[in-house]
Amino acid sequence: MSSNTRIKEQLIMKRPDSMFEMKNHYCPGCGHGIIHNMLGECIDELGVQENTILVAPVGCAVMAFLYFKMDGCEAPHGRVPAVATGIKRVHPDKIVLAYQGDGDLLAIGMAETIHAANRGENITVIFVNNANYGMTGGQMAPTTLPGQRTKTTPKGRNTSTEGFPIKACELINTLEAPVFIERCSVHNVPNIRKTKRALKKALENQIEKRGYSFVEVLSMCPTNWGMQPVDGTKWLEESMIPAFPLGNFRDRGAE
Ligand SMILES: Cc1ncc(C[n+]2csc(CCOP(=O)(O)OP(=O)(O)O)c2C)c(N)n1
Ligand code: SF4
Repeated sequence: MSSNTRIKEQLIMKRPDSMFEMKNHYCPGCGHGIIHNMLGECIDELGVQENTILVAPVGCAVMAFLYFKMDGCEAPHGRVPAVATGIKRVHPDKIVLAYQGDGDLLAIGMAETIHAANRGENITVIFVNNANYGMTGGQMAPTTLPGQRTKTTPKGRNTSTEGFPIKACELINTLEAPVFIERCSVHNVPNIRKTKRALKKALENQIEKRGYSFVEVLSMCPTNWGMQPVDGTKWLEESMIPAFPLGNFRDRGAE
């Protein structure tokens, strides 16, 4: 038996076929790479790579479309749902993915987010909540926790002057049109698996033309949180999950 065969036999996990064999630019311990991987696995399993278009945000995932073997484009900061809406309406048979961070989706893009959800666009929104603006160096985001120190809240977020964290799933759950809303996390293996199930469900909804699906993923940003990667997973579990409870808020695909 050659050493190559032995290596193949021991392989228990591989890069999704829908992703390029290349290094990504994310920091060690960042959640974006894990989320990309889960998305790639879902796309492989559903066999939709040739038919999928990824709309990338402005933020750390700005080059996400480079990692997937599929069509993609970049949207101006916050405008991912508007660009995704346009693409989907022109190409209703394409699978359109809207990938966004919390600064992108809930700050500058709040209006686009709410109106795309309210219209029930048949797109899949993947919302990466890391409680800060990662790419620009860790400023406060709408999801920053009370008391959390960021570059723009060096003494901690003060709710009397900076308001409270915005809970995207709960907000979108007030609207009639969305068919699927779930909050997941990638801080450990069981939750990474649940994230994959939610992403797959959200993609299946679009394939079946059921309507708008929203998957929020709590994600580590150890670099801007000022932590080692392992401590980032602990901080997410102990501090973020109590503020952003995990779970499914709506699943009309199951009805
Ligand atoms: C119109 C506009 N305003 C501001 C910026 C600067 N900017 C680039 S990325 C970013 C924040 C990204 O944070 P987030 O959306 O939370 O994504 P993350 O990097 O954390 O994944 C900002 C403010 C910009 N590019 N365009
Ligand atoms: S700054 Fe944060 S979100 Fe951006 S790549 Fe690094 S760990 Fe990930």
